[in-house]
Amino acid sequence: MIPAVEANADGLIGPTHSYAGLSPGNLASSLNKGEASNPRAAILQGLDKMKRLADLGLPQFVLPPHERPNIPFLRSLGFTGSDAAVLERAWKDAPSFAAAACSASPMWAANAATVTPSADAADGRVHFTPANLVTNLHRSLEHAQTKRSLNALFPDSTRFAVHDALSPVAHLADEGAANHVRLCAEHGSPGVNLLVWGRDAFETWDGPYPARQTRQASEAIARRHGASGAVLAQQSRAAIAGGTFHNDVVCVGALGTLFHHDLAFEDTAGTHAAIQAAAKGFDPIFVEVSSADLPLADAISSYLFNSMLVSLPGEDRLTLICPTETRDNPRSHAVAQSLTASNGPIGRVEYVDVRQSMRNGGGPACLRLRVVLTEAELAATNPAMRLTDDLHARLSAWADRHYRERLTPADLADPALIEESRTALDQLAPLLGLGSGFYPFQRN
Ligand code: SUG
Repeated sequence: MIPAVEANADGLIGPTHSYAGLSPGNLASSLNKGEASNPRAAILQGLDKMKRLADLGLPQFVLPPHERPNIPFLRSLGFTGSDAAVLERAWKDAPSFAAAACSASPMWAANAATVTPSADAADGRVHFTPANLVTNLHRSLEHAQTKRSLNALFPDSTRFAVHDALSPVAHLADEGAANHVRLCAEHGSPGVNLLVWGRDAFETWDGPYPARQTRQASEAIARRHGASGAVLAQQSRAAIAGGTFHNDVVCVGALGTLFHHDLAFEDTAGTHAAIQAAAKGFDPIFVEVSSADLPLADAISSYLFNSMLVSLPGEDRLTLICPTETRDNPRSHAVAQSLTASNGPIGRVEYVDVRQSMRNGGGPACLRLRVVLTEAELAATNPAMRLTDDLHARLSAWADRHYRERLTPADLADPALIEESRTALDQLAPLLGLGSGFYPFQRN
């Protein structure tokens, strides 16, 4: 076994962070539709969360925001003239498309891709499939630029394989790592890859909210990555109906521990048994929270499970990094406290403030893409995208210069936002070592 560590790559929150109510089935997104956002507070919260992880000893990387408003997308719909005219006309004639073109949704890096570490991949490389995110219009605009970001961070094709997204069709709807959990004895040893799907592509889906991941998409990813230890499990229909739009809203895992709500899976006993059968060299531990202790609605509003479950250097037990909303909910807080009071695998709970993102349904786990890397793979990443204290300070100062403190969905129609956010991204690119031409507007 080659030793490996867990690294995280977080999406840097973009200048158009807003509450546009774009995600049916994501209750926070619907509930906060129309509210004013604070993009500057949002990015600073995200940066502080990244720094916290770096300070705890985990390698931390930054994924750049995408160009928004997405003028090339609006032009592809037939809007013409100056960029300002395109945006203005689109807001008049096709406001839903205009809103999608302005979303800062690439911040939720758990949906950037599904990742298979080299220990599990048939060819010994780390594999990435950017998620096509076809269920939601605004998110379907991400995957091509996400692939560019992943190529920038993982440039060495002898060690890293960055695939294209699966074909962007409903049959292959894919939401990335938000529906994937890897369990293992140690990060560098072969793992179990739990891939959770919501619907079968060839069966009628009649739930009240979309099921965003198809079984066939999960299967295709395991196949193209050559992933060993793949276990496919169905997300519970009740969970989706209750607002669990991704499995990571009710489930998180690390090393040998799977921490989940009792409504996470359609067949909990069968899922546990399949994981046990696939586990090599370790006995999985299931920490299941009952609906009696934590009703699904509380799990969703408090995001107890959308936490980062991490193994910190020098610590025997795992640490759960929860949003402050978990502490504010008496039931979730009680569950969190009972975890650490028990002799179970989770020894510590910490809280981070990511409230701006939470109001769109994005907790600490949504904001990060986990990538297990060996020392040699870590050395082959782009060092300019690694968060150091210095980069944290530079990015914070950059955000202070360029980000608004208040943005309503109506403000997204302001043509000044185009130049404002391009100027910001143009100045960001060198900070992250991204060549000029990384953004579409830089190539024109
Ligand atoms: O896809 N919210 C995102 C939240 C993604 C959370 N990710 C994970 N659970 N891994 C989504 O629903 C809302 C945007 C808006 O309404 O303006 C949004 O896209």
